[in-house]
Amino acid sequence: MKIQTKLSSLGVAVLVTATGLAMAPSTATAGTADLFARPGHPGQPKVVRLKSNDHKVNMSDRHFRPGVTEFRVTKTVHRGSSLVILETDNLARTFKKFGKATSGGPGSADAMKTVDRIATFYGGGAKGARWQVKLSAGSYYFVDTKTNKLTTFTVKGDRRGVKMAHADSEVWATKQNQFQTDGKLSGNWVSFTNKAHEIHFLEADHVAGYTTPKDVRRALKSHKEPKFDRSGGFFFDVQSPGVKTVHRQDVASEKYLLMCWMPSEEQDGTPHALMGMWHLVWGS
Ligand SMILES: [Cu+2]
Repeated sequence: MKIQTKLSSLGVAVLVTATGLAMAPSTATAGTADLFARPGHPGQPKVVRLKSNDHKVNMSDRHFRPGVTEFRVTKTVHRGSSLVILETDNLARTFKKFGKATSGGPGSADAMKTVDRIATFYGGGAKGARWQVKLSAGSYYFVDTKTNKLTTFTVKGDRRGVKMAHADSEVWATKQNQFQTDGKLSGNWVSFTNKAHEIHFLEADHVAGYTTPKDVRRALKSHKEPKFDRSGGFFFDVQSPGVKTVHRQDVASEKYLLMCWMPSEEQDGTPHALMGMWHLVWGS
């Protein structure tokens, strides 16, 4: 089916790409008042701005304190680029295993399990993305998943005592690798929590209001573009088990199909969506 995310077969990891279905970059930042994040203002999260070009990822600050930090992707070199936070002691092995995991061949599920063991992902997003996440002291990477270019950054010092933005609606991945929500999706802030034991991302594709679970099941088995596909949607990139993020995200009064296309750690060559990790939900 057309909505399948192509997890790249590049030798090194293109960690996640968005699908043909919902590539419209998020409109999250349009016209947003800067209420939640004034740099230096007490009680507000530290704000770090990100850009990528063909050679590297640029950050407005590469040394900051632990605690809740807000990341904003202001520019990417390619359409489809997503900038993600990665923590690992072995970058080369992480990329190699991820490449193996996305190849879908024998051993791919075990390779994905290894990625999960040696790497931690703290979310990410395309141009316009804006999210908050709590980071502990340590060394991290920001990776452009389209080019695999990256930069390092360091978190150290006294922990900032600031809270995440209050989420207007919540989405989480359950222990059974399913999506759940606390009702309709609504903005301005949407939280995404990975309560599962595998790495997940959240792709929210806008679909026709009449779309039923049966339509989705049929579409997932087919190779045709589904008729229920509509333009628009949003995308919160990879998060490891236990990681919570909140995203500044406008949500329309439309139906959304939530999906995750990360490779399974249990079945070779099977992305989570094909194991049932999809969920229809209305926005409000
Ligand atoms: Cu998943």
